[in-house]
Amino acid sequence: MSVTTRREDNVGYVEIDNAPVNAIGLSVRQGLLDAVRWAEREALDRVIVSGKGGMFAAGADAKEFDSAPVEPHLPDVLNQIENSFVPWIAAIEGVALGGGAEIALACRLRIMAPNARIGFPEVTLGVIPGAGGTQRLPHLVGLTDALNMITSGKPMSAKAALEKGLIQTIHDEPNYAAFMVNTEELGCIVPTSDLPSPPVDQDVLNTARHHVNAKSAGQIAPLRAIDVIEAGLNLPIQEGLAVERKAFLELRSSDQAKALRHIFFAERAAKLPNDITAPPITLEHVAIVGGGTMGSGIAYALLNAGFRVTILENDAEGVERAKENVETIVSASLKRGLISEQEASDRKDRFSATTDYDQASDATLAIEAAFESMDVKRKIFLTLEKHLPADAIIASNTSYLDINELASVLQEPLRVIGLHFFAPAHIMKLLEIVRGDKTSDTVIATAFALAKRCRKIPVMVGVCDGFVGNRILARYREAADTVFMDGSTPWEIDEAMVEFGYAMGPYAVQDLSGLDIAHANRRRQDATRDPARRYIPIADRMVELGKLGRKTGAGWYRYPGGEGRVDDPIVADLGIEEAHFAGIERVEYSADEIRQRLLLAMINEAADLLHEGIAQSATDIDLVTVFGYGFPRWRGGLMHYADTLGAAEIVKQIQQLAKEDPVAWKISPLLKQCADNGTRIGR
Ligand code: T1G
Repeated sequence: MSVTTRREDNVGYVEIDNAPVNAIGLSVRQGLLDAVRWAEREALDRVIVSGKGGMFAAGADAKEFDSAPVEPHLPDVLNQIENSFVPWIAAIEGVALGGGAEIALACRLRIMAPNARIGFPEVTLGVIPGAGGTQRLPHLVGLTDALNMITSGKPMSAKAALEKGLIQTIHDEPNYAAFMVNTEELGCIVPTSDLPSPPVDQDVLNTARHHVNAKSAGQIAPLRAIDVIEAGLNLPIQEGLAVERKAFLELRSSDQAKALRHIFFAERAAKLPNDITAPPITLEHVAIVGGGTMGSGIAYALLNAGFRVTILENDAEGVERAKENVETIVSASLKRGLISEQEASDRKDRFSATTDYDQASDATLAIEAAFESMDVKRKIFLTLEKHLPADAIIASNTSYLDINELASVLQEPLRVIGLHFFAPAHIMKLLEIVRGDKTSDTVIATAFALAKRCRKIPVMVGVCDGFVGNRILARYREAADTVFMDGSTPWEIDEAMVEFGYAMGPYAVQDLSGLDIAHANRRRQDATRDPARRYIPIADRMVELGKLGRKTGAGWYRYPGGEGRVDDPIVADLGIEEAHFAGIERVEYSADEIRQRLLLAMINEAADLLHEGIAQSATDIDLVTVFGYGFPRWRGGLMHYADTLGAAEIVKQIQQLAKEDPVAWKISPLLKQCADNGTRIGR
């Protein structure tokens, strides 16, 4: 049973019971419809609808969105609830999201527990509320707040919902409060749809459209939601619902909705591989070596997850810097209201920084987050081996370096793993778990358990230069530098990729992290680079000129007064000069040609990563590119996007590019195989 009913005196209790989140699938819709008829047969004076397990309802079952809708459709069920002569009251605990919130809107009254949340996240799945949300919400909260809630997809607290008029009461026990509502008063409450509709206000609508175009550029659902809300303001409810339903069904089958659903479920499927059955070791005290940006960010992520954390540094200055860095993050979280004073103090109590490695003698995990040098890391590993328990896990946060080589310095290499966090480590959700040749299953299981506790998205990757994300990034940047050398400017390239959906292009991003990082990697690779492969020297010239990015006030762009980015003609001239030295006839690339080259370069590199077994699945690559490198979520990740092009088309285009440069455009065997077999790349 997905919906249970019971009566006490003349009150009916309807409970949604569909673990784990009371998603509203067919059986719940049918159960609710049956409950309406039941309540009328019993001539009850009210129905109190709630969700089992402290969760009202997470919304429609998104797993059903890939198949044809099956009756009873949720909007029809909610019409029955709203028009029934037995009034319904929503008693909300946990979350009422999407269709869950729409059930509440169809009720006469809404009562929320203090820590409950209510919202319309449909646009995050590429759709719009499809069961009355766009039509009923404005009647309760007005046009501006309805537009904000639905186009942002952000849920709101019970307190905010009360202030906005979305709910009538906050109570610790919503069911009890619903039971105590005076019957006469309840009988006088007008159904939501019959409340006056807010007037059409073009200024408000235009502001909403402007905001959506700025915040959700490229996404169709938020704009469509505004159109549907506007249409409903002047229509009778049933006609408004028809407009909403039509838009919802169109969006549900759109590429963007499919891409967003793909990421939604991929994120939740990122778990320990089934073939690893070893239990994780218990983690309580974690040591981190290095209290710089990464080390302190990792420390805070672990403090947030409840661990005791000790940062190990080389000297007193390093200890002070580590303490300041962590304190800065704690204060910022406090200031933003992410944690309370008590929680801030609790984190500080569990944190320490020292030069004395013996203070980490009971740590069962150490994460090295020091300078990206194999020598530095080797020494740290040997020191950790001396001071930590023999079965403690020793991890490196290295972004590129060979975990196997690092493991080889220890007596017991099976205890070594890579935990590649992304800056800022306490905010970015991606965690690349780098499996060494000898890493034990217990260590891997522990890494996944750590990721879960830190609410990170774990992706297990193999050992190669840059693992999955940074190897794709290196190819992306190489393709960009080649296009720059051959004809474009960094700002034309960045613009082309922002139009694709990136928040920032590759040059603006590199100015943030600093050009010296990639420069150091190129020097490290000098000895092993393929001499036949084109080498673009512009970025080296930039570093030689001290143009390292924001941190030096100038990189690919200038930052006069530390403010916004300004194109720098000196940089454009560097490209022209280097092309001249190389005897290159520069060309004008269109934005499409720029996007084609950069995206196909990444797709081809990613296909090689799959072919070599460094990446476990195309979906893992989607998670890495979306959650680590800013690939637009509404395109579903790099490989989901590749499948919208199709392997055959990709191979055809790369073959064309290979005529210019057969070395850089060597087609991945996996792409060839998918093209020949007509199969999807994203298995
Ligand atoms: N449909 C199907 N499965 C869902 C689901 C949903 N809406 N929400 C969660 N799950 C699954 C999820 O895949 C995972 O499965 C398990 O539940 C636990 O989820 C008609 C059209 C509710 C805040 O967008 O925000 O309503 O991995 O790990 O961290 O107009 O889930 O265990 O097999 O996220 O406690 C709108 C999406 C739908 C809300 C709970 N609703 N869900 O977070 O658990 S469209 C949403 C969430 C709609 C109407 C429109 C979160 C959560 P598995 P979890 P959590």
